[in-house]
This record gives sequence, C-alpha cells and structure tokens, in this order.
Amino acid sequence: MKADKTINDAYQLARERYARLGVDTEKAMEALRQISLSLHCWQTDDVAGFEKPDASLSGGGIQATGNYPGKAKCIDDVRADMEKVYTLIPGKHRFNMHASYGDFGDTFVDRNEIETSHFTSWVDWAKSIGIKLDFNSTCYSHPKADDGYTLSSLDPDIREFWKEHVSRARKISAYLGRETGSRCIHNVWVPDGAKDLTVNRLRHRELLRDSLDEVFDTAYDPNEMADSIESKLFGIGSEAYVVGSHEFYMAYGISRDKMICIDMGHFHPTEQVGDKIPSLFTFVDELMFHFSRGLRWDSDHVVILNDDLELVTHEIIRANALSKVNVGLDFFDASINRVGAYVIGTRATQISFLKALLEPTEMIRNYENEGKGYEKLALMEEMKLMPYADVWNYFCMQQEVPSGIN
Ligand code: RNT
Ligand code: ZN
Repeated sequence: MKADKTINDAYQLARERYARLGVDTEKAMEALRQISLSLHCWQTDDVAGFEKPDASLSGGGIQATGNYPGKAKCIDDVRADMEKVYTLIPGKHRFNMHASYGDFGDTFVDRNEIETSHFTSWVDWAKSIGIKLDFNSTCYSHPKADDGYTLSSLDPDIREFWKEHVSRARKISAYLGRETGSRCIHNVWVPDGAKDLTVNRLRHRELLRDSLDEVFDTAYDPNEMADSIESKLFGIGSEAYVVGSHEFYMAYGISRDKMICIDMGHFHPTEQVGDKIPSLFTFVDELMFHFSRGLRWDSDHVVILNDDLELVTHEIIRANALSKVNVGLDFFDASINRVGAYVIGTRATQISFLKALLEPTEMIRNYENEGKGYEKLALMEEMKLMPYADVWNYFCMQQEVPSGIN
C-alpha cells in the first residue's frame, strides 16, 4: 500500500502528543500487531454448518436473524469469505471452527461420529494461508438437544451421545493444534436449560459437572490443546434456567483448572463484564473471551467500539494480562453483509485494544494512589479526545490494509 502523506503527517503529530504523556505509540502498535484474534467461522453462514443432508440452525438457545444475500453455502464459500476478511484487517489472526463445519462430503456424519479426517482439508487450507485454528464442540441444533438438555440431560443415552461428541471434538482439537503447530483452544458451550420454572436445578448441574469430569478425564498435550468452558445467562427457550451459569463454570473452572470463557453478551445488561477480568485474574492464570455485543435479549450483535468493549480491553491492559487472554469473536448477524460484519467487529476490537494500549495508565494510577480523584477523572476524560484514530490509520497503512476515513 502506498504511503499516504496525510496519514503520515497526522500520525507524527499524534505520536508527539502521546509522547508528552509518556506514551510510546510505536510500542503500542507493536503490542497491537501481536494480538491475534480468533475469528469465528459461523458469521459466514448464520451458524448453520455443513452437515448433510440439510444443515440448518434450529432451537437450542441460539438464533440468527436476517436474510441478507451472500450466505456461505459450502466450505469453499467460507474459505473465500475468510480470505477476503483477512485482507481487510491488520495483523495475523486465527480461525475458530465449530464441529458442524467438518468436511463431511455427501455423507451424514452424526455428532458422535466425527473424526480428525473430517478436518484434514481445513488443516490444509489453514496451512496454505498460514493461520492457526481453534475449535468448538457443537452441542445445539440437533434432535438430541431438542428437549433442552445435552450433557446435563436426565436421560443417560443423551448424555452419552454428547459426551462422545465432546470427547471427539477434544481429540480433533489436539490434532488441529499439532498439525498447525499452535495450541488449539477447544470451547464447550451447551444450551442446557429450560423455558420455565425448574426445580431440578441442582440435579442438572451435578450431571453437567459429572459429564464434564468424565470427558476431561482424557488428557492431551497442553501444547496441542486447552479446554475452555462458556457460561450463559439465558437463551431463547432457556429463559428461566440455564444449567451452565456463570457461577457454575467459574467454580468448575477454578476447581478443575479449566479456562473460563467469558462471552460479553452473556451477562445482565448493566453488568460490567470488564470488572470480571481483575476479579478472575486474582485466582486464574488464563482466560478465554468471546467478544460479542448483547443488545436487550440478544447476545450476538456485531461488536462495535462502545464503552463495554473499551472497559474490557482497558482492564486487560491494566491487569497486564495481554499474554493471558485469548480473544475470540462471537457474533452472527444475517441482516447485513457478512464479510462486512467481520471487518467491523474485528477492527472495533483492535481499535479498542489500541486505545487501551495508548492509555497513560501509570500516570492515572499515581493520581489514584495519591487520592487525586479530580486529576484522575479529568485525565481519563481528556484521553477520550486524544487522536487515537491517527495512530490506527497509520497502523493500517503500515500493515498494508485499508485505513478508515482520512
Ligand atoms: C452461544 C455461545 C456460543 C456460540 C457458538 C456458536 O450463546 O455464545 O459461543 O455462539 O458456539
Ligand atoms: Zn460465545
């Protein structure tokens, strides 16, 4: 990309202004360059997947709305869309797959039959474009999830079926990590819960705990794969009760040494997700995140640069935890251009990290330590007026991707 004089000049001035606050913009850009986000496969096709004979998203507390043209109809469409996305965002990023996106050919392969061989072509593709992979069990959109429970079902056959699925997904994750030479994070989210008042709350949670314990009993090389577990507040059809609540998984993760996955859209609308970071890092070494945007009842709107996102990225930086968080994106909007959705969401995430990296945290911290509340608040307000966009545009230019409006 050819150097743009306006972007360059604006950056030089911005660099000078940040330097006066003791902030090194070059360092911030270098840190930003190293943040590798895991881009989810499921925004390409509205979470449908490619199982035969007719993959479709149904029930299970997860739902995409909209019918914008251009939905990916086959694996090649997904790959083409993602290759396009990667050209429009700076940095080097990962790809986060779901088990339902296996390369199953024309045969029906049930969830308890998935094999590493169904993911060989994904490995070849990932290697050919130099990206690393993450993975997810797919415990929804299946007849055996229709009564609302999977790993925590009262029916032992249903539990067995899903345990087999998750066990196989973990094996596939280790394979992906080994093949690509980068640890693959395997995430488990189950939709288990109920639409209305539930009295078996404890029983289902005991069952979920026991199912997970059994599945996790098989150990894999930590360099090849790691497990994360994701909670939720409620879903469509699970308004009254969710088995895998935040407290459940927080307790599970800490007691079993499993990574807790915080999906930003899975909490009460006024809850500050950012504040969970310093709370959890008091007790754990590593976290997984799903960056998403909750909006009223839904949790999967395209990520934008808003206060919630900024608090999360700032708390990560303030906790000096950049190397201890794994960030995946998780949104699916079928009502707008899907490639565009990735571009907006990924870039908003990166801009939010950049703003956090450009914060003169030590100066603010000192004011706080000295009890200078007015000075602290004033500086934090002033930071909102600083020219971070000029640094971002320059960063994009350097990384040879389009910058924003300039
Ligand atoms: C659902 C969870 C989960 C899914 C993906 C598709 O509420 O957020 O992470 O979005 O597994
Ligand atoms: Zn999620």
